[in-house]
Amino acid sequence: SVSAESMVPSHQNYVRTVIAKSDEQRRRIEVSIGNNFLFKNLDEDQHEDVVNAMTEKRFHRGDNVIEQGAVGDFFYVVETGTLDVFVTKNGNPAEKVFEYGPGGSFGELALMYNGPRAATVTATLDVVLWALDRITFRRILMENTSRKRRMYETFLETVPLLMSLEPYERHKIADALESVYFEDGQAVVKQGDQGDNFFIIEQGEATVIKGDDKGVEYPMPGLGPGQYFGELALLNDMPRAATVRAKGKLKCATLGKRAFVRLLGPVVDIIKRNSSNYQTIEQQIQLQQQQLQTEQE
Ligand code: 1OR
Repeated sequence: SVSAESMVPSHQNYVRTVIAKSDEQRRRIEVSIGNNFLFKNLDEDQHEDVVNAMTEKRFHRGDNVIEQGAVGDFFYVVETGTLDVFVTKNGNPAEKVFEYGPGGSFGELALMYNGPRAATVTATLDVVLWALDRITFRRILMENTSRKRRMYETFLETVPLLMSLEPYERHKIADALESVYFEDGQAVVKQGDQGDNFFIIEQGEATVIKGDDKGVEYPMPGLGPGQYFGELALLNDMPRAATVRAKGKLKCATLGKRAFVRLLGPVVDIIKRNSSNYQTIEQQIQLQQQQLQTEQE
């Protein structure tokens, strides 16, 4: 499609890129960026500027959207289709390192750091993408993105679960994280509730209590900074298996279910292995309590 492009002067000292588009296209943009965290904290003007500046790009299966080493021009958000990411190092054959589907975004690195494209991104199906020009990306999205990546970088490096990940994988997790705060005694998750979020403790401590079917409550080992919870309900599509409460002030970084599945894929085996310990711990605690009770009787 041919799109009319214009540069509209604004009251600030920049020009806005406005690419003419239909209402239907605008709706598709809203859906695509609605699934992407980088667009979450924009104010109304910024949101409007981004939607105005975006341009629709279609590629066929097998096309390279980005080539490693090229100059960076656009940042892309995926509306439909899938893409693979390949990196070659020191003249070695290209290796697949990542993949994207609807709501995913890529091409930010070259724009953020003014460097060459760090990877090749190839469509593995026909794709519809929304492309944002470098100037608008830098003006509106870059600050947020790099602040968030910086903010969580040091913390995420210390989380045992995430240590085996590539730095770039931790960056993608940082993009998706949000910090949430709880007061002393406040429940973060309640046993029996439906689960939508995964939590990593940033600061403070939490208590874990599990009730059995007779209503007897068993305290489980507490949690501290760098430890996580809330994964079971997401992994198994089951109600929350325990209640977790703030012990003093608590700050957690949280991921929604979709992001959990998409970004923690590489460590799901570790999470599953760790969670198989729960049963052993639970059995030990129940045994100890039963012994205590028979001693008292
Ligand atoms: P770009 O502007 O450099 C290529 O253009 C894009 O591929 C890049 O921005 C990222 O958005 C995306 N390393 C570098 N770029 C990656 C990677 C990656 N994965 C996706 N992109 N990885 C490290 C490989 C050693 C993959 C980590 C899992």
